[in-house]
Amino acid sequence: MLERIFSRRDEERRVRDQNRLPPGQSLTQKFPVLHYGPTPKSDLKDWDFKIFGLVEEEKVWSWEEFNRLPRQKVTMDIHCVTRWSKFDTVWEGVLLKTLVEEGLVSPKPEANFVIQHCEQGYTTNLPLTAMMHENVLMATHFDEKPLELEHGWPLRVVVGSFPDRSEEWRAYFWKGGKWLRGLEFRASDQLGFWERNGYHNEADPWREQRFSYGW
Ligand SMILES: Nc1nc2c(c(=O)[nH]1)N[C@H]1C(S)=C(S)[C@@H](COP(=O)(O)O)O[C@H]1N2
Ligand SMILES: [Mo]
Repeated sequence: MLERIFSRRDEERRVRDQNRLPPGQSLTQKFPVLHYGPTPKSDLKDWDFKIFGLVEEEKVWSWEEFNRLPRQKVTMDIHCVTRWSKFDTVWEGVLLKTLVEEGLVSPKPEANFVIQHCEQGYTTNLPLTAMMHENVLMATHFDEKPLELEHGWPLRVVVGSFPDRSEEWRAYFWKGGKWLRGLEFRASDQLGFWERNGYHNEADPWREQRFSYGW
């Protein structure tokens, strides 16, 4: 037990020295589960994934089709607004950037925002430019294994920072919707669940954009 506490502190010191620990965060070696409402359990037989709104061609992919899309493995540090950060997490899945580059998704010129639509009506919103970064992954796997149900199985978005801090844009972890079922492309922004409930719309951990005080 004591050994574990010391190693946590050592790890935290190391990432702080490397400028990877955002202000007000502390390192966790666990993987907390956080979401609003019950955990949905999908049936992959009738699971589908929709690309809709301001795109040249709307898409509906089955689970099998989604898994044939080009895939990437990405290592990221993730920062939860509730003040835990987890480092060097390994995810595998699909980047919107790749889908756009390969012509599999073509946002219309007037598309400026992307809404992640999840099971049970949960949504979260990002600018299209942000969603196109390589640290925003639609992940099917964590740590070389399919996601656990409570972490978003079968598909979730993960938003994090790269261990070398080379990302051009970053956000707290809630900008990654669990149990993702579709992406909607829009001209105007639309606040998601936590954003409507007082969380900051931009959510940069290095600027501690945790809450909005506009209400
Ligand atoms: N569908 C859905 N996704 C969600 C949430 C939620 O309530 N519903 N909560 C967000 C929040 S606030 C956080 S911190 C992360 C937590 O992810 P984890 O449970 O895998 O740690 O999921 C995000 N994605
Ligand atoms: Mo959160």
